[in-house]
Amino acid sequence: MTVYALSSGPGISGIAVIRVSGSKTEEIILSLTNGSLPKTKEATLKKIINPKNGELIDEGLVIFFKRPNSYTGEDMAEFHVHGSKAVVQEVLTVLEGFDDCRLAEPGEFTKIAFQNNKINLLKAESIGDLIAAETELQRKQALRIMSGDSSKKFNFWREELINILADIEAKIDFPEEDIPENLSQNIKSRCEKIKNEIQVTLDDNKTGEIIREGFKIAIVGPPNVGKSSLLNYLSKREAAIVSEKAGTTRDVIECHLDLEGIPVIISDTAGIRDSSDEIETKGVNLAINRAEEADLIIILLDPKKLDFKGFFNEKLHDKSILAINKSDLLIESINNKEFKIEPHIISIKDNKNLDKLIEAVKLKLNKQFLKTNNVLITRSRHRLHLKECHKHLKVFLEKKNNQEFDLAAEDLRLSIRHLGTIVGKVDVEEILGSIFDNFCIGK
Ligand SMILES: Nc1nc2c(ncn2[C@@H]2O[C@H](COP(=O)(O)OP(=O)(O)OP(=O)(O)O)[C@@H](O)[C@H]2O)c(=O)[nH]1
Ligand SMILES: [Mg+2]
Repeated sequence: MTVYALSSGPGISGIAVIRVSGSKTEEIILSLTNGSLPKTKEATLKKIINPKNGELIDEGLVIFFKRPNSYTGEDMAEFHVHGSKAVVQEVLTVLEGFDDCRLAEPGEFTKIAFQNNKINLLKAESIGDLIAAETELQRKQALRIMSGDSSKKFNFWREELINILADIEAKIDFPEEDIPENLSQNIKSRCEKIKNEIQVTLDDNKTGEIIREGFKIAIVGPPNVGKSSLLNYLSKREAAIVSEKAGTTRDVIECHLDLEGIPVIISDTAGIRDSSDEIETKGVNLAINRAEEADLIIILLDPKKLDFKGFFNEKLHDKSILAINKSDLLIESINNKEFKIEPHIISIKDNKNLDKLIEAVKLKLNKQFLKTNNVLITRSRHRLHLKECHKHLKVFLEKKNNQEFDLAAEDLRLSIRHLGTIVGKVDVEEILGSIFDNFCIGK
């Protein structure tokens, strides 16, 4: 099968790149250029014609990549044509006319590259992340994973565990011989070391996942304290309706921001209060859920209603910032009050202390992202398998010596399997879909 797709972005552009990969590539180049094959990897100016009627479609660069030295590992071609809808559509229609040739699915070029061992699964995922990167930190993280930092580590652990398994299996094959004490000690200490390294990797505050998905900030508080006003201020637009009527916001309103290269998703929520209104109660539940899932909560209060208990009191912890808005109205009540954490006294109306509030948010962000260089996990898929690997290693290490060696070997096999799944060495088919489906067509 040969696949093709527009690899550059949709819409009008100076140049559009159409990619082709598969066994028909040479035939396609020859038919469309009515001539000889260009030298591999050399951009060559060609007249591009419709082979059915000989009509000129456009003039553009053609690049041929001979397998295996291509992105996918198959024969590939790139047609750089003028980026108008009409030109692109005509080239795609012509390509559709070839036998065994079809439009590529999202991420299919990268999937083929993976299947041809050009890249491992972590690299494939990070290519997707690089394409989706919106901030500096996301771009850097994707590049670091692409360059193989985490695959090297996962592969190193996996190979070491395979060596250990080989030692154990050799013993299982000769059960009459007792396993020397020093051998089993040696096996255990090697496993223990890997288990500890995995534990350190897991204790990363989920930084890699947060960089990829965005740092979640929830603004919560009672009704009418200025939550929507704060969201609008931070996002520099009228994202949410502001009104003096309490209970205005019902749904969660999300805005994506780039704070110093860090992707942030900030949510405005319904004011939390007991209500007999069914819709408002639903909004309040959504607000509570957002607060539970958030990486940082901004609890916003109003100087008139400082006595808060229950939910807000519970949420006053190290993942929270407390702010009291409308300081232009009333300040005395704040001065006489003690708080579990130091509040920021702000006025959105008078633009007072909002810079300090933003600084406090940045401080929390920087704390979270202080160590981004050693992060190996960027998706919950990695975390899940690494946790499983760790669990089986733990069970393995708890097994009594000698007698249980064959059972222990099974634990070790399972932990190796989970590490292999991360880099894509086993059980790959079922996870492929979920990864490549999120790519755009043409990659
Ligand atoms: N005096 C004063 N009024 C403010 C300030 N910030 C917001 N307001 C006003 O307070 C009212 C409520 O603001 P919102 O931003 O809608 O409050 P909210 O917390 O989102 O309210 P709900 O969505 O109903 O929970 C509006 O009339 C705002 O103009 C402030 O710093 N000082
Ligand atoms: Mg609101």
